[in-house]
Amino acid sequence: MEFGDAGAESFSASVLSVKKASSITVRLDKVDGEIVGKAEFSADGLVTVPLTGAVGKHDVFFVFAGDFEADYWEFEDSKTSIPQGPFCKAKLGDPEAKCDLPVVGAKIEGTANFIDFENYDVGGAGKAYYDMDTKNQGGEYREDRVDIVKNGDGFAVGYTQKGEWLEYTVNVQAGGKLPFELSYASGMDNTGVQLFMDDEPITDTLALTGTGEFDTYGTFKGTTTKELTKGEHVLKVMVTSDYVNLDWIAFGESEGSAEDIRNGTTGIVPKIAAGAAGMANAFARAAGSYRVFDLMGSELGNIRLNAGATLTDLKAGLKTAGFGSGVYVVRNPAGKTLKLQVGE
Ligand SMILES: [Ca+2]
Ligand SMILES: [Ca+2]
Ligand SMILES: [Ca+2]
Repeated sequence: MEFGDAGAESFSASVLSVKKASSITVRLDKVDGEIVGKAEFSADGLVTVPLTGAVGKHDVFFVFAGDFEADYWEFEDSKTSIPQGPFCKAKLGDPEAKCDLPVVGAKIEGTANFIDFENYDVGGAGKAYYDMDTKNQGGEYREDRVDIVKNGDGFAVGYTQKGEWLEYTVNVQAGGKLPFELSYASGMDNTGVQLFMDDEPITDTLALTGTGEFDTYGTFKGTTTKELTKGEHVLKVMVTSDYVNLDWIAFGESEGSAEDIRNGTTGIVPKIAAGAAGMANAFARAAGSYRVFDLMGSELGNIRLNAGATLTDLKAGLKTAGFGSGVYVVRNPAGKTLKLQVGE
């Protein structure tokens, strides 16, 4: 291996099926050669240790002790190492672009309040995220180990396994215990995540009930169990049970639901209404045909709305057209979809 003149800074290994206290010793040139680092662990996960003296060109020997399987391993050198920091989507097209940090505030008012799980921090494995396999299994959006899947015209993190985690640098503008809403989908009966701020738990394990399908998203509403403090902090989401697709989370009070605000603010929404309800209503504002689907994606029919209609008009229109009580997915003339419930 060529460690270069600057040398390798750290060694990381993803270990599975750890049955007792185990270790990986990194030695140079021969099986009993110089020790440059030793990773010790007694549980599954990513273990990272600093290296000393891993400079220049050497044969490298890993000496395993204990009982475990090594999933993958890597060396990080000081030159290519990137510090953890916020991900800025606009930079993908323009390196000079600037992004504001997502806002954790008292009120959900617009797009700034939505933390999209696929926009996890840069900095790489072990710093900004931990993913159990080396490939992006969804193949979308970012070239990393995190598994990203399509979700409508956006993205979500998929193929999540217990123990995986993701981090987000955020701007906390309101202190105290804050309500939040988290958008997820899972074909499992039950799954879960836990939230942390600067590695301190801010919620208990959130029990997320399955939504039936991995592409049917619903939201979980909760409140942090710990008081947040203002300033720049790092939010972490830890998967506590296998297979939950994670779309976004938003903190703060909302009129109605964050989901309505989200559906009203994504896409080509004109900045007409300031309030949350106004933004959700933007979904039904354009005149034209609104196509109606069931949750499995089968088209059931369509209705027409006049310009300036509201969500209430949309629901009334569905009723008038003979759609019974239930949950429908409606696609507006601009191609945006909204899941909504029609009552009795
Ligand atoms: Ca992966
Ligand atoms: Ca994964
Ligand atoms: Ca998303």
